Amino acid sequence: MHVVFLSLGTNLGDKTKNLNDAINQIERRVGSVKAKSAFIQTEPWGFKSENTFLNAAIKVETILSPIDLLIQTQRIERDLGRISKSINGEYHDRIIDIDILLYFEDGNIIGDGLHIESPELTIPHPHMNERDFVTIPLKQIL
Ligand code: PH2
Ligand code: MG
Ligand code: MG
Repeated sequence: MHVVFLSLGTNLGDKTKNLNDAINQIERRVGSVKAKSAFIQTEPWGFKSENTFLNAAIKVETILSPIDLLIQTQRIERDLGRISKSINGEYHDRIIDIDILLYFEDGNIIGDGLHIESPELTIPHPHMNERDFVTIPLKQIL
């Protein structure tokens, strides 16, 4: 079993429901959710919006490879109604965003885990340590 840490964020609609729906889908399509942070309200970071965020982090056990994990989390985003992705690093309001933060192979939780740099996927998440909306929930479950 691999162990992954995911960041969840939403700033549209029923935000608590959006996070809970995402966690339920992750449980079904990714693997067993082992830990869940509090849901924290945060201000939009890196773009202007009137809509505040609800953010969370979760720890999941999965057999999926990093790329299959990405495919499944993107499917869940689409199924929950996400329309636009960030284009050229410009952010938009969203129903749900699921980001892969850390990936530990075979349950070996040492250091910051697997390093991947490909056009589709970078792990660890490149900006995670600059963002309180990521680090505060993550610290609750590490
Ligand atoms: N996600 C972003 C950009 N800015 N700001 C907050 N507060 N929460 C987020 O989840 C978030 C953000 C890119 O995905
Ligand atoms: Mg994101
Ligand atoms: Mg994302």
